[in-house]
Amino acid sequence: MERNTGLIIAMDVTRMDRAVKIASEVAECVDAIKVGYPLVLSEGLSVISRLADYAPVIADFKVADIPYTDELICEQVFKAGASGLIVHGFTGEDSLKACIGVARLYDGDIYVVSEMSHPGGAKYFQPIADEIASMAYEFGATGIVAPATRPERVKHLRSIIGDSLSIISPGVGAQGGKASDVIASGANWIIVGRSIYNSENPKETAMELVTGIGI
Ligand code: O7E
Repeated sequence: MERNTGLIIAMDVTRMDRAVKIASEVAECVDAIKVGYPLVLSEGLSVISRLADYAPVIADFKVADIPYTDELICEQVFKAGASGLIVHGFTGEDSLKACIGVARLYDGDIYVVSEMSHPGGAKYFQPIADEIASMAYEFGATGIVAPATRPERVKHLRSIIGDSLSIISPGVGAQGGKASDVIASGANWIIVGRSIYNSENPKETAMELVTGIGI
């Protein structure tokens, strides 16, 4: 993914027409559109190719299965037009390798969730986050997902993966994180949903966030 603005919008709306309207408004402010279960379950997998007209799409399916099933999922997602896919790492090395293998066939990106941003994410995820981040590095993932709500953790996870992997970071705005803090801690992109799509003027809000990122 090309880093022009440092902003990824989380398009967690449930109607295609609303998603397309917001995407057309914010297209020039974002480097990617993250699409997940809310929109795909509501409108179907075709939302991926539809939104890819505006910006590269990262499919957020937090894939977490046995390697064989992971491969089938990854193939469907990349065939549908996604540029990137978010997967879990706790399923183990073989599952992650399977996802990365399919992504390479499509020249796609794999981002591995290392630690989640919500309060509950600290309990089970944080103790294994370092190992997940190391595994993402070892097997050549594109990057990891790390919490903007805990910039100190982003800094720590950055020290584990070095500079070759990207960090995409959700939790800015509605969850309390601040763009400038998490970028200063080593994130390459922030992922922002509600603060943008629920605002009166999504484009203006996105532009303010981009200014805060300060690329
Ligand atoms: O809080 P918002 O509205 O700005 O949205 C944040 C988005 O990031 C939303 O889609 C949520 O599902 C996702 N997310 C987190 O908020 N925290 C995490 O730890 C992980 C994710 C996520 O998407 O994982 C992959 C990036």
